[in-house]
Amino acid sequence: MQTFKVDGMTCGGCVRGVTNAIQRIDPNSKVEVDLETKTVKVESVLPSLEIIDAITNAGFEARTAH
Ligand SMILES: [Cu+2]
Repeated sequence: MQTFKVDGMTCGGCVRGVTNAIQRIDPNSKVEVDLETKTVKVESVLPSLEIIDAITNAGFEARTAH
């Protein structure tokens, strides 16, 4: 499980946008978005940098959370 902090998400559309962006590069990934805490949890074989890239390209600011 990888955890990211993602800024710029405000509604269900953003949640879908982030989810789709990640599942586009890894269709088998599991994505869990918590709008309130701006946290995105991802279960994926991909390295975190690639996931951050995908989220960034979708128009949001992402960084790894610990
Ligand atoms: Cu939105």
